[in-house]
Amino acid sequence: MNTIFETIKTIAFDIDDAIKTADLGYSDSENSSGEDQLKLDVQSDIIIEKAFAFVAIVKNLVSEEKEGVLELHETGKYTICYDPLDGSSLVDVNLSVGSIFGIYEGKLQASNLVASVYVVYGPRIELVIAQHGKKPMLSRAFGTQFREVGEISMNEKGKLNAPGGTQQNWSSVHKTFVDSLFNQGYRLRYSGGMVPDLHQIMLKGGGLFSYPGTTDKPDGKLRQLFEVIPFAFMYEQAGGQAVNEKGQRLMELIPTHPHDTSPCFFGSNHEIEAMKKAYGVH
Ligand code: FDP
Repeated sequence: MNTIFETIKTIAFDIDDAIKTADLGYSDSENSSGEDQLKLDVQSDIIIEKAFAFVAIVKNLVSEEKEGVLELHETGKYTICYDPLDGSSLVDVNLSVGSIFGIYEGKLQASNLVASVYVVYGPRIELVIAQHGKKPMLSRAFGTQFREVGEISMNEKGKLNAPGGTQQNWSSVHKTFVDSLFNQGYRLRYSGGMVPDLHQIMLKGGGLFSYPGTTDKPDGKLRQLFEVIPFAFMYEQAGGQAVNEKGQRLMELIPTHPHDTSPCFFGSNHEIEAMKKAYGVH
């Protein structure tokens, strides 16, 4: 597993370099979810594929930017599902973006996730690794090396609220719930980049990030294998919770297709319990 973590650290520096120097225009293609791909999305995907081509324990790669599964090493043990550059549409306005990696052993379902890693490309490069039985570990880039900064542990209750999706397409239950948080003094923190938004809530102690099912996207927008499950694991390891609109743990998801999405709520315990109550799924 350490080889995989070390490879992701190298990838992080290469993608950061691409973000700082590459062409920001669109490629000629769309990804599997029908979204236009930026040249930077494609370039980041290639960086990752090339890096794992030398890591024999990696059996398969599943990328947000590709259809299907890419077999790398027949005798490998792990499948890495990744979003090479999440929130890439924010690069042209110079906001933070990220990469997310879910490392699975066996069938691609949440219960088989063995570790997750994300990288934040912001004013600094930061990387967080979550493994079973440990709090997520935050590392920061100093020169060409990552140094561990400390474990991430969430408080029981936070102050931040990051509500995703278009408000006019929210259900009335969701709107009432989000309004109730603001009426209690929660502060809005939503950049439109899942990685920095979830990172901020974890590091500032807690709060809520939600991307519900909406009238235009009944199953939400965020992808289970590359985004939802890796972050659900992070939040649970940090002492928080991650559930869907039925109040079920996202760590019980079993995707039927690599690009399946799910409504999702990530937060500290207080906010998730409040959400379950508001949705009547307590
Ligand atoms: P993006 O489309 O820019 O890649 O992964 C999807 C994502 O960004 C997340 O990073 C982000 O949280 C979400 O979409 C934002 O969606 P909305 O603009 O619909 O809130």
